[in-house]
Amino acid sequence: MHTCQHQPELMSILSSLLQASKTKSRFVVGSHVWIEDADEAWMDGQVEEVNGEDLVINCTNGKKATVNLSTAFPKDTESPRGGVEDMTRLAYLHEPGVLQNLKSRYALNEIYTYTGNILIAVNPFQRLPHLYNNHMMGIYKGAEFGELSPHPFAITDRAYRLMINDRISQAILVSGESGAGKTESTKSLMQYLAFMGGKAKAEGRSVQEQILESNPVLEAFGNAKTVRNNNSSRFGKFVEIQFDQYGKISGAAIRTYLLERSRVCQISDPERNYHCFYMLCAAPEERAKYKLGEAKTFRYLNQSNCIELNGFDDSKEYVETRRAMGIVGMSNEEQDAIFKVVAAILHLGNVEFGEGKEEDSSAPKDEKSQFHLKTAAELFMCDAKGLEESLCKRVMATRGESITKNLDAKGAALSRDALSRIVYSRLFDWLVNKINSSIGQDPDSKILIGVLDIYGFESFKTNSFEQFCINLTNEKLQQHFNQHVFKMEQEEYTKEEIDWSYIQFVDNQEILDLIEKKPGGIIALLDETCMLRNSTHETFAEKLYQKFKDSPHFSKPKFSRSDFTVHHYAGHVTYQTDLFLDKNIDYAVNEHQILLNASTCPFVSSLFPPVEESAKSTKFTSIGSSFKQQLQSLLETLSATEPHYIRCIKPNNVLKPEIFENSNVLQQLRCGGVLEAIRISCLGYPTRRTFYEFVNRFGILHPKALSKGNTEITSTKMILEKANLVGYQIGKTKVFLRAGQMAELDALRTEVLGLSAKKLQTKVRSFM
Ligand code: AOV
Ligand code: MG
Repeated sequence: MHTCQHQPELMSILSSLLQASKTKSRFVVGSHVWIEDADEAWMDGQVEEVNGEDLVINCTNGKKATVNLSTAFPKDTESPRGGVEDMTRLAYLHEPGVLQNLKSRYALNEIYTYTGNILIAVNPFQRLPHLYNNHMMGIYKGAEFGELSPHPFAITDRAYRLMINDRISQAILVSGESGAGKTESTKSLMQYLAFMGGKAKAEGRSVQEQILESNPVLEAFGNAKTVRNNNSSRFGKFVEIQFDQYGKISGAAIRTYLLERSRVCQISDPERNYHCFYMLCAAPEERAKYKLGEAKTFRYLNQSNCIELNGFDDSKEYVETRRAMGIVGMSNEEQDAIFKVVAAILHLGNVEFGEGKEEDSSAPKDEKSQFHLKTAAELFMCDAKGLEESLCKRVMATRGESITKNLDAKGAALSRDALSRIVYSRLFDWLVNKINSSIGQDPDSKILIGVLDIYGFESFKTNSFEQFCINLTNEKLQQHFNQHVFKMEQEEYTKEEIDWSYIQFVDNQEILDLIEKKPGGIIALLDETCMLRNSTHETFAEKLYQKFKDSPHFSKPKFSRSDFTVHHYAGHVTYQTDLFLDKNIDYAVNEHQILLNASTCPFVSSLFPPVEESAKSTKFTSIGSSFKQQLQSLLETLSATEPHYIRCIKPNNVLKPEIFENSNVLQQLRCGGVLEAIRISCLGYPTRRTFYEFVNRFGILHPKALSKGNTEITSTKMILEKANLVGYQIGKTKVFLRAGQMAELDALRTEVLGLSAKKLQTKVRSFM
């Protein structure tokens, strides 16, 4: 089997090589290396000179650079041109290697790559329909994981089979920054699950069809164009798909997280409001029915110049949305009621206020405003005078007495926007509940697959309460991810009975404590501040500075009096506290509540059910705290499942195909924990090979080890000893190598092969 005809020559070559490798530095003149670069993140080149600790590098892009030895990384010149399908097969598992691999694959439209069990998906920004059709689903069905090209179908297929075989619930967690492709990936996962677990159609709509059609409905009401993504989901989503004992889909539940409410009333150029508003304005019949004008005539939409969206036909989408709403069980009457409310919000937004008759009071500014107010009331099916009063007056209850106070024009406008926001957010929740009740839950289901499509880590120029909540989510998911990666590593080591005790677990618990500890965490302090009268964002910030002045994960920016910085696992983010208090408080203004509860439209009235007396006494509901609880319960669900990860990467910020920006991608690999996963795996034994594979590949380094009587494990040990490696471990079926050891062995092998080929040539020549 492992024979070698030129043993004596090889032996001498080998010993001289081994001798040399002990005395030489990692790099010699001619070595191929990666070095850091300000523009390109990493650039490659060849060592031209070695001066002590310094290397002079001739870069491929023409630059010349002198760098310290310790900052250069070896470049693999032998990796296939098109890259490798699994990063763990890279000879050198380091940042530039990972980046180069993704880049060369992307250039060939190979947008998916594994890192062990994690799927990395780089957004192609162009339709690649051949990747997702029925034929493809058929190919992936039941195929061994890793046998076919990396694909979300493969991840889903593995999850499905694990669920069926082990009877354990599974979760597929999709993450990445805005526009990275999470929602698109999620849709293809769900499509595959429907393919695998769909039941033959009984009467009415099948469950899988309803699950798939919930996507366009939620997108119409919860997605909008932002600068980062033309179809950005402004909410987080966890879809739990339930299966019966035969592996068929038997029910589903959708949970949504933190819809961005502020967008309803406020958008900035060149973004858009939620798609449904534009769809409605583009539907001719509805326009007449609801006295609507063109989208650009509404203040909630025309604050931005962007009204139309390239490649998006609003009137067609309207028809499409109504069709999908029908499939998920919304009757025609319900659909009408929903859009009536959407129209009412648009009209409400056009009501402007001026000075009223009394001092410091307000009233609709002009006839136009009167008209919109009246129309809004008609559509809400509530009293027009009552609507006006609920906006222009506020009832203050103090010591048992209630006093009605006038609001000035500014106050009335704020009240109007608060009403629009709360109506919209209740409408959205209604949609989600309706979808859930018509798909139905299967109480007997014991196994499920959860799919999480949630906002990735965000760090902008200005970061507010939303970013704070989003980053808390990511901090928690990161902890879950780290724990899982560690667990997987350790399980593998335990299975092979090798020692892993020295691997340190890096945890972000301290950052989580800083944010969510009760009492004393940032959220708890925010709630405290919100409950105190006369407190401002400045008093809130002051509290934080006091409390966390010694925390290693918190800092106060130098020139600011109310900002604070959290040192997240993915980087430092500075938050502006200005709107933290307002945004944390969730309540329907009592006047709004009473007014809409009394609506003669049953749908509107159901959005504002009577408030229980007990709930009235608690001053407010904290959005931060309830979000924290939602996250807690999400993580509890997740921890009962076997997780699978898809990390989406946005290759550029111009949303165009074929552009791959190195630094941008690296940043995302860092934030998404991909590099962290690699780091964890490098701490241990990133390279594993079965004894057979190992001997087959490296037998040439020590031909004697291959003599007949030796078992593969003995041969492996002998080869490793001969190669002078230390620190590796021998498991039961595999050898575990430390980071870089595979590369060392490969280098030896290449040289031996090269030299022996040369010798052979000379020998052959001398015979001729
Ligand atoms: P996101 O969900 O991660 O962002 P999307 O899934 O909406 O991002 O993707 C953004 C856009 O990229 C889509 O509208 C498509 O045009 C394109 N795209 C993404 N994945 C693919 C794919 N596999 N094939 C073709 N085009 C794709 V956000 O919800 O904003 O965080 O909030
Ligand atoms: Mg999305």
